Amino acid sequence: MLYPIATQTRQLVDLSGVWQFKLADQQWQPMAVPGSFNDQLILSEYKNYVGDFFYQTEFFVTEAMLNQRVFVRFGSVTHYAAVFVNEQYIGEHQGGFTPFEFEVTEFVTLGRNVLRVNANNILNNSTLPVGNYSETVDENGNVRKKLDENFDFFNYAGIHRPVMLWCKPKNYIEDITITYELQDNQATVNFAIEVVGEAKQIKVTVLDEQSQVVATSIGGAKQQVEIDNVIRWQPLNAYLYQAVVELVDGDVVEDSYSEPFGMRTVEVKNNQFLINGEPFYFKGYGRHEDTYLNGRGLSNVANVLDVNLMKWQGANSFRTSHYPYSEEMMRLADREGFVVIDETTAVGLMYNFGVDMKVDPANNTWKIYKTGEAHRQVIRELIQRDKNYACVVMWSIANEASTAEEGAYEYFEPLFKLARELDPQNRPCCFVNLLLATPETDVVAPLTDVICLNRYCGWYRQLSDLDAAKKALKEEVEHWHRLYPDKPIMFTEYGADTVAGLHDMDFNTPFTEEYQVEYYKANNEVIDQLPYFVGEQVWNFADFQTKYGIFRVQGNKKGLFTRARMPKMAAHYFKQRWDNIPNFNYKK
Ligand code: GCB
Repeated sequence: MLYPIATQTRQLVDLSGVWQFKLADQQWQPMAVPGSFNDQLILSEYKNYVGDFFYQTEFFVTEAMLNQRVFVRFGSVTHYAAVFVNEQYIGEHQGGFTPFEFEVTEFVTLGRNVLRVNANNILNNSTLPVGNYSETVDENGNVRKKLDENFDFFNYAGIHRPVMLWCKPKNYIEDITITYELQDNQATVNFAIEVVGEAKQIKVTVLDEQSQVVATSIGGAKQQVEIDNVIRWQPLNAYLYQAVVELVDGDVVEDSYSEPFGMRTVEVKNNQFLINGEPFYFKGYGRHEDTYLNGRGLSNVANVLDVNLMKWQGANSFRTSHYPYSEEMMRLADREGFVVIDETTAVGLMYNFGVDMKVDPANNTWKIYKTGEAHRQVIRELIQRDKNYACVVMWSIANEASTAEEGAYEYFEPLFKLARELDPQNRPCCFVNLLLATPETDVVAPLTDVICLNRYCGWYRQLSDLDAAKKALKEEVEHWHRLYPDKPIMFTEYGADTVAGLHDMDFNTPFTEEYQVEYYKANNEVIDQLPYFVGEQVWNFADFQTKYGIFRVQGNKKGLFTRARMPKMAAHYFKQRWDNIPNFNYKK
């Protein structure tokens, strides 16, 4: 799916601003779009509201627009949206983290039009993420809706990403898929172009970063060009070409779209993760799209700041834990050279989450949950959206699913297959393993290309006993390696909750800034000795909001930075460490 941009043939109108908003049975009130509604409403009953809610705005259509096709495009609405233009139903979308668009040409009129979104934030055991949803009736007969997140982040909701009016020509470019083969600095690049309507001819022009033409071709839906002297996309040293695709009829350009793309190779071989043929070492984070004021709504300011903080720290990568991030963030990562593990919304796939976390055959996750369709949909939509980004080096099919339970392999096998079939660039695929699924009990690891571990040795286990933590970690990682000697292993999460400003002379005191540093030093001491351990992504980049819980102090406090992006001691520790770890060939 193409990112919305204006071109010589396409007009783009950004509908961001203050819309009208109401919760079911309430009055209309102002609401900023994009943004989560929750933190804009202050009081707990609104902030924690569960159910239907409504957004409305007006937009204006000009004569010129009526000569084209008019679309409304949503970057994301969390989690369900039904869209109406002038009170007529246009379409709907389930899934809170991927874009969707509808053609509204037949529904708009010259001048003022009204756009309404009927939305809903309910999650249950057939949605992703998974939520525990219940309804009870109180003594007055009122239905009380309750949603208990089956995951550790707040269920922010609303119109989270930009809404655009996008006018395209009658015949238009629907999609562009770019693949390539690289031989040293020579590339054969393939373009597969999907057109709606008719295309007399399609012209492809490839520009370098100086806007110099490096290749052209003209023809049909599939085209190929050769590019010499290729400058590769490299971690923290990105190079992006532009593919300008035009539908032409003689001298007339009917449609035009420009897609940026970098070229690099990715391969998993001999327990190393190779980018452009060299062993890459992941330094970075699991993150969240989570900020004060905006909640999970797009904040370009926060994204740019975060990218600069990551660079300051010497990081080179992040995982889009636990859902597809905004297209704006993906384009920023692609431009700035951050290596991305791109994750689906599959989080919470564990029936016993948060209870006793025990595998219980009587309550088998894979028998109770009905998430298969949602899972296939998000894999399709994620790969469709992000397939051309050089920054994406691996797809994460799920975070911390119950992969030690019977039925897990049967659930995941077709999903890995689907992702591998859909990805035109054949990137590696992984799932992120939770600490209960040990080398002895996990059944999904044979499907993964990289063993991605979320481990909390020294926090949820061996608290304040870092010697025991080191021993347990080393034993477990070595065990994984014995079972899967060819697969690289990395941390996709490790961390300790830390309240900024809390200090102690005793470095073993949990929650202090001192302990967070000690925790990381101990874990890093172990992984530094293991040649097949190819990366460290800390949990988390910054503190973030969660549901209420006795283990959470106004949210999860495992950030290296606070929610306001102020560094804790561990942020400085990692800056020093990562400044001295090269992107390539760290492990010899
Ligand atoms: C995990 C989850 C993450 C949590 C984290 C924690 O393993 O993947 O969503 O926030 O642990 O802090 O407990």
